[in-house]
Amino acid sequence: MAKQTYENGLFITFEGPEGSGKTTQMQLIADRLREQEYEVVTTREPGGTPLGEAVRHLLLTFRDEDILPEAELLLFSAARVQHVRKVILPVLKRGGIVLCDRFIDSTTAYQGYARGLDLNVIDDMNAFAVCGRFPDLTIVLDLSVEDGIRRLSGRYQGQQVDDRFESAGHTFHSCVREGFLDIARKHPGRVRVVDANRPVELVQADLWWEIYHALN
Ligand code: T5A
Repeated sequence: MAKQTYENGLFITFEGPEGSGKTTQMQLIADRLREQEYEVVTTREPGGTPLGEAVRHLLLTFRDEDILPEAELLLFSAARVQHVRKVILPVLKRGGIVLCDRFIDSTTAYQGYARGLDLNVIDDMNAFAVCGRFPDLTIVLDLSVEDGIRRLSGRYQGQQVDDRFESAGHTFHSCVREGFLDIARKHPGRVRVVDANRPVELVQADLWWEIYHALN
């Protein structure tokens, strides 16, 4: 059977604080869409290309010196430029669906709201990186900092956390969460907030409702 397609593709991003369940939910949505014969590509940021994955490794683990917030912004943006042009746009152009684990709103929340960089500079950088193709729908999975840490601590089981972002403090992650909620308030047409502090199936039902409406 021919795959279902959209004239300009459909671009959906999954955002939220650490451990909010983005990866889990995105995979469930991808399975469901593929069952309905859609062409679906799942990807992530930072990452999605060989260059992006190398930059990801650097951004998450580099400890030889402090990475300045401005340098951090440029590294995330460099990875995004490669990702958008080489992976995302080609899929959208042929009418496919792209599901992306984190995208521009993570830059705004982490490098803007939490690191304190000028939000106008970040907006300009994001616009340049996405080549005019913003997401059609963004799901923010909202979870308290404490619940996110609790979920991720199961993953590390007492080992030291290497990830530069996951090991940042409570204040940093509170700013990230508030940042995502503020982004949602500013972009009500594109961004939907879903309460992630519930069982996977209930969160999935709300997400599917949002995606069903984006599809129809
Ligand atoms: N970043 C990224 C920036 O600073 N700027 C940027 O521009 C971009 C793009 C990426 C880091 O980079 C930063 C943000 C990040 O810190 P990452 O590893 O991709 O690093 O980090 P996360 O996206 O936060 O990935 P995580 O894997 O940590 O979290 P997820 O994907 O939100 O959560 P998930 O699905 O892996 O689930 C976490 C745990 O919770 C359980 C799962 O089984 C898993 O164990 N879980 C639930 N438990 C109970 N109830 C539920 N409903 C659950 N859903 C999942």
